[in-house]
Amino acid sequence: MVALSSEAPTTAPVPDDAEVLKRLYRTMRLIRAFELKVETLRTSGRLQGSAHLYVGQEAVATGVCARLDKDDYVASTHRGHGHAIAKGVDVSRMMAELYGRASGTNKGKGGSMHIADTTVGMLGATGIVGAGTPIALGAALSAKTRKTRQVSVAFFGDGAMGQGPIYECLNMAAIWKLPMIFVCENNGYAESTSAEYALSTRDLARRAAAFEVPAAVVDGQDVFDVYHHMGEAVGRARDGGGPSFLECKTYRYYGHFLGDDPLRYRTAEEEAYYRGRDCIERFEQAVADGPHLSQDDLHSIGEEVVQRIERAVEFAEASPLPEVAELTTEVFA
Ligand SMILES: Cc1ncc(C[n+]2csc(CCOP(=O)(O)OP(=O)(O)O)c2C)c(N)n1
Ligand SMILES: [Mg+2]
Repeated sequence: MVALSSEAPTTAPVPDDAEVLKRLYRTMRLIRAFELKVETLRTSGRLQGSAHLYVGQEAVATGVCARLDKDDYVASTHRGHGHAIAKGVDVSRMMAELYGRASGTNKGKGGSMHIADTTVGMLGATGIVGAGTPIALGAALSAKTRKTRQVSVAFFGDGAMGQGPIYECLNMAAIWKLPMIFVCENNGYAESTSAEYALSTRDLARRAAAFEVPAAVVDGQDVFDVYHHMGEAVGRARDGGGPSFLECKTYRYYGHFLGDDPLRYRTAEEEAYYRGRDCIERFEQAVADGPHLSQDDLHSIGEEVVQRIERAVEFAEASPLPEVAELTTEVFA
């Protein structure tokens, strides 16, 4: 079972800013609504193909990307829908990509695991575990060379901590003091293998110390904790202080991919424990007595998000499939 940094309720500061709060809430709700819709569409057979759902982990992508500007970079993973949405990729074009339509982010040729949109700094999802991190490193090196003050984020999972490129990148980011933030989403499992079994350190953040990269263990089911630590890391990166490493302890509510069912490798008690620490519910509780967001505000954001996803599905289903000639464009030969 993934041990969270703290059993205590939220201790991270709640931002005293209505716009920030609305943005955090809207993003988490939008990611969840997108993912739950994908699950329904897939189960009913309206949508083909598989996907790795991000449900449960929304606070990580949301808290991280809320500290980024549009021209900052993120490189994602196979579980990338949440990263893309939080970075500002249009959900209609994402849905169209899942449907394989010409209007998709990748003209329908990439699908769930290759969503990219460089116009908002989303460098791409990838099916290769650990492969996004060197791409983020390259973007960080480019930003430093061009002196742009841009920041580059690599998202990766606990499973990727068994991949060599992560450590090569930590070293290079450290020696060159790159404006890079390593965000490890420790959701306790790599497919069906538990982190407890496969990884020698319980707190993966400790591994960053070997590279003298500042690191923190973050409660990845608390958007305020993620937002808080990410603020420090981004400040350090923009001020020339070099890379940081955030280990966000989190949990995926669904299986490794759509179709990974039943989940024999984990218990119902464990699932209930993490669902009981749901990031959206904790947000709602944390702001309930505050001055900024009323129940009506939360409700209307929830409604707005559901409508947005309905429009995304309508857009995707009304879009044409790519022309056959598209098969040979944007292909390296
Ligand atoms: C280099 C490589 N090895 C193995 C795989 C097969 N694989 C796909 S996802 C995955 C588990 C990844 O776990 P983690 O990094 O913790 O991410 P999570 O699925 O939990 O988000 C594995 C082993 C792969 N895609 N790429
Ligand atoms: Mg994992």
